[in-house]
Amino acid sequence: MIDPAVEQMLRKDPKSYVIPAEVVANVTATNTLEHALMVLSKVGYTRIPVLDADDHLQGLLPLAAITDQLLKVPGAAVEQLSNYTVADAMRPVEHWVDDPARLETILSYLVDEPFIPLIDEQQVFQGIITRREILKRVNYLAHNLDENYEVTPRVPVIGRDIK
Ligand code: 4BW
Repeated sequence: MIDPAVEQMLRKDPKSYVIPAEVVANVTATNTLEHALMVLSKVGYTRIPVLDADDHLQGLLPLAAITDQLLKVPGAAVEQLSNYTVADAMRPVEHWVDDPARLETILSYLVDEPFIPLIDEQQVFQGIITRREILKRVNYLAHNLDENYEVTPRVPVIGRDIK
């Protein structure tokens, strides 16, 4: 369980650490892999969400999944990626949240993943919560904890490591 004082500071206005769907680069499962490679190269991100025509989250497309697909065909050139679609390479969404205030869950997922998708009850994609946005909060917490709380060690022995 996250310490309530820490949680209160990290979780202030949870919507503000969500990158809204409108500004998240994405592809659809029916796009060709050649198109997807162009999108990933243009935006500079290494992994983006796959959405359907109604904005439901269908999967994730990492750049590595496209190169894997390319390497399956001996001697394949980039143009041959137009013979495959995003559906051939996308990966399932293993972790997501339906509430940006679920901080404990979000923190544990972000240890292993660069972003967590946010969806609503109908599984419509709402945006992403990235490591960067959460680290900005952690940075704020690290610099401002003593403005909100008085922190004293339980065992005030200088030089002893805190467990
Ligand atoms: O093009 C970029 N612009 C900016 N401002 N930062 C970038 C860019 N490309 C990479 N970065 C930085 C960010 O700090 O490198 C980190 C790792 O990128 P990634 O994972 O491996 O492509 C970025 O960290 P982050 O902001 O915490 O983002 C974590 C992941 O979230 C990214 C990417 O998979 C996804 N992402 C972030 N913003 C996105 C996005 N995907 C689509 N559209 C966006 N707007």
